[in-house]
Amino acid sequence: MKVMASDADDPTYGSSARIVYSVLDGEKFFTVDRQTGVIRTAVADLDRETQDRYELVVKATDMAGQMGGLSGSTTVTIVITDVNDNPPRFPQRRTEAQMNSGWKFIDTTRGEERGRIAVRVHGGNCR
Ligand SMILES: [Ca+2]
Ligand SMILES: [Ca+2]
Repeated sequence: MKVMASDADDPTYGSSARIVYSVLDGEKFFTVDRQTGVIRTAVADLDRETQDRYELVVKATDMAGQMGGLSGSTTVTIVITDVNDNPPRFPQRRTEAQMNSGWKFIDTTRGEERGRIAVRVHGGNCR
């Protein structure tokens, strides 16, 4: 991603139209190349599940950034796209179900359907 500012002054007259870029707000997460305006991340990985949107304020200063230069700024909104970095998780590691011992089990070995279930039965016998 790149920002680009323009300067209406005469580019052949001194440094009146020589622009350099800097980050005014958001430098913790992003940097901007002083000469080209290319924005890069300043941290190794941005996690969309932690924060999916950042606002970055970039300043452009003429006179090549020297004292007395004039400046303007823009706000850049950066939206982090998702990657598949989280496996599915159950709310708890272990789940137990209780069944009354009087329940009947359906024979699923007939026909097309063949099934097998394992249940833990409390307070009764399982036949
Ligand atoms: Ca200028
Ligand atoms: Ca993700």
